[in-house]
Amino acid sequence: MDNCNLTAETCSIIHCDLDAFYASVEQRENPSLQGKPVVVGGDPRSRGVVATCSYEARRYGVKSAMPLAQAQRLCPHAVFLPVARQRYQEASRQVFAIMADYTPMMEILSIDEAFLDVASSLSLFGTPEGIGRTIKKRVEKELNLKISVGISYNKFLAKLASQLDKPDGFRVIKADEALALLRPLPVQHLWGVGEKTGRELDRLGLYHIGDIQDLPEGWLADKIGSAGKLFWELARGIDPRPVTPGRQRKSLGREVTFAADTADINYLKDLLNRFAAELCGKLRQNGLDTSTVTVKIKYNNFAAISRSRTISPGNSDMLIGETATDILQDAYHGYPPLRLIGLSLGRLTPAPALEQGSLFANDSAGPDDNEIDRVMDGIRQRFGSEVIGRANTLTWKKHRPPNL
Ligand code: DCP
Ligand code: MG
Repeated sequence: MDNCNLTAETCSIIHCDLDAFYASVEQRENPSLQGKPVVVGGDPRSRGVVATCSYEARRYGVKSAMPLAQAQRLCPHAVFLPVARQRYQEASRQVFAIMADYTPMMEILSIDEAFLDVASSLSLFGTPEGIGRTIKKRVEKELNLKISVGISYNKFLAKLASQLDKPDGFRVIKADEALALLRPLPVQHLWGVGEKTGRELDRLGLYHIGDIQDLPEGWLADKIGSAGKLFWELARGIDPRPVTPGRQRKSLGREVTFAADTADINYLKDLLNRFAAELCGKLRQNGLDTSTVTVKIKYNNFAAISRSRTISPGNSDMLIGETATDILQDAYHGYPPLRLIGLSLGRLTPAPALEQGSLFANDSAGPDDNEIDRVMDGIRQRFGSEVIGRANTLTWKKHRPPNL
């Protein structure tokens, strides 16, 4: 192997992450947008947030999760586009299909990101670096999208490698260079260190990964608990987590920021029912049940609460919709008005196999909820998601927020 030092471990983990994914798909669909600042998220007069933006827009300071209005102030000449989820899902499926040509050991992390472990593919396809380059070239040539590729001997370093070299990146971190490369990086580069933990580490005088490398084993765990052990290991380039193919998502969610604050409880319930139908459709597609339903609301003063309820595992639109609207009823009494509502389904587990049913089963008890859901899924798959819905999701269309 050409560029992995084998004195330690083999560099067989590849991390791939598309560049400015949603925005790149939009630029591909409409070539007049190429080279221009493109912001995906919706109308800048709405109160939604940026999903992502092209690198041309990032130069002006625009970034994911920023309010669209702020993005427009920073980059007034940017082109603002709505989120076209189906288009991105299709592109994502095509990218993962290319990766799957090189190994079954693929762990999908999000819509545009996956780990591959190619250790068992080398006799067929050559070196990890060769495989990484081929994937990158194929994604560019066949799908006209740019992808950053990082390669190393564990997941943490492979992901770091792809991030450090973005956009259009390709980087290998060899075992014998990992420690020196990590040393000057801010602690925020460690997996699991967000803003809050970053501040906690800073308070301990730990600003760079090197500061953690120099600590005696156990010191950080004593200070901040079990995460301290993990950070100390990562800082030393240690990450034993294997690539786990087909790993199931842990949760599924949907939320919306309203164009105008609302306290209309019937409308909010309709929205939750609609979210329930959409998310349960995904659960059923993937053969999953949920047993935790969480409703999140944000008031017009930006304070937010979330309330969860545990249910017996299921994926029926009706059951989840009723649970969600019950939670809302308990948690919200119509004041102050809301700027956001969201529904998420957690603790996802494989659903037991169901028998095929018919909406109009010849049965005096009538069709059950699961049968209705399945028949509606079939109709939606053939004719589109909007053609059929339960009556309890119908009024949301009257007030349809711009980003739905
Ligand atoms: N996304 C989103 N909301 C966020 C973050 C991301 O809707 N707060 C969506 C849009 C992104 C996609 O997920 O295109 C992938 O997320 P990434 O973090 O990989 O961001 P990008 O691919 O856009 O940019 P890059 O990976 O080049 O930094
Ligand atoms: Mg990406």
